[in-house]
Amino acid sequence: MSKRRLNKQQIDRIASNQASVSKSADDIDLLHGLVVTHYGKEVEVLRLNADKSIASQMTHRCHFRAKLPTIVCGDIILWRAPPANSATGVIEALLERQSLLKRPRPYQDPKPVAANIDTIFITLSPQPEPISTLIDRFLIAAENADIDVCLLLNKQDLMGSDQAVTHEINELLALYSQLGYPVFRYCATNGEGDENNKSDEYEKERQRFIDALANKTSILVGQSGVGKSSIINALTGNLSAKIGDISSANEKGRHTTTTSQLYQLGNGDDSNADAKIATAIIDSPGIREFGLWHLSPDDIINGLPEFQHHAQNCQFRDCPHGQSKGCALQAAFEQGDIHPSRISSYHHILDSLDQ
Ligand SMILES: Nc1nc2c(ncn2[C@@H]2O[C@H](COP(=O)(O)OP(=O)(O)O)[C@@H](O)[C@H]2O)c(=O)[nH]1
Ligand SMILES: [Mg+2]
Ligand SMILES: [Zn+2]
Repeated sequence: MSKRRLNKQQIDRIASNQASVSKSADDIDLLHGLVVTHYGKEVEVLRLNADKSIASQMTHRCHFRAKLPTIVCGDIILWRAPPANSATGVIEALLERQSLLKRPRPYQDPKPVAANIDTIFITLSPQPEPISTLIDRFLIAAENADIDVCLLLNKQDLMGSDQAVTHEINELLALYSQLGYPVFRYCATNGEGDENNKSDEYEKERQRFIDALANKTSILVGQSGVGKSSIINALTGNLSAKIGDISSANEKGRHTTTTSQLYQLGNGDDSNADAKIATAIIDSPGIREFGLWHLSPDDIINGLPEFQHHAQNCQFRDCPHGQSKGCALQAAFEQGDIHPSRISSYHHILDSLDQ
């Protein structure tokens, strides 16, 4: 096997030169693949045709060469099928990524979570209630990774069951919508319960969400329990993603998503073996805290679009943006041009960077 390994130069050439890839694949028996999930030392791969369409729905376990960077779900790779006496293939090269979403860690480099993402859906629900600072943290990370980001309210059926929470969520969504972030409303359990969810208006809203997913790779992020896995099951029409139902009297039977996983969405007749990757959605583990240690104070401002032009107007170049003299950001807040919850998130986040 080792004789057939690519040398570093070949890998670099493949990774940096997309045009040469299909030729290389023909030359040396390498296959294109899409990574759907990562389990410690192995990943699961779907075989792709050279034009990146899905060649087969069957997934293949692969290990990867140690010299490769961390491979994550959504990655497009070159791999070699297992020899006759083995069940495990091997990933030889990683193709250039269009985007990379990373999860920050204290005292360590951020951990890559998913690659080639077009859209991040920050998922929230009435129960568990949203945490606005967490939403702002995700938004700032997405802005800095240059990935489109939207808000997705799930459990629409529970809106109204608690007036205070309902009001708070509507306000929150209105704020983000005003800031230019697309907002969607969904109900993963639609069909099982509340008849109100089947109204024309709800159906239109559901279709808007489905249209926003089309022909893209999206990821659902957010707190545990908001229904990310349930949304994927509702969209794929099966029960492939494990949901957090409590299946016994205690919490032992609880399923939580521990690793990101990519699912293809069947597009009607396209859901056969020839379907292109076109529409894919990634389920991710629930997150309670999302540090932004890898970002600088300037990155934080850049992640808050309505702060940017105000921050440029501060009297002093090194303005700490607080009660200080000539701070245009503070003035904008006092005039009601910046929402209190955003300025509060900003100060929280900035304080946490110093720790
Ligand atoms: N009422 C209601 N419950 C939901 C909805 N979506 C998910 N759930 C429930 O919320 C719980 C957590 O769901 P899960 O998909 O595991 O959340 P995740 O941790 O974000 O993946 C489960 O008990 C689901 O049945 C919804 O739209 N409405
Ligand atoms: Mg889950
Ligand atoms: Zn300032």
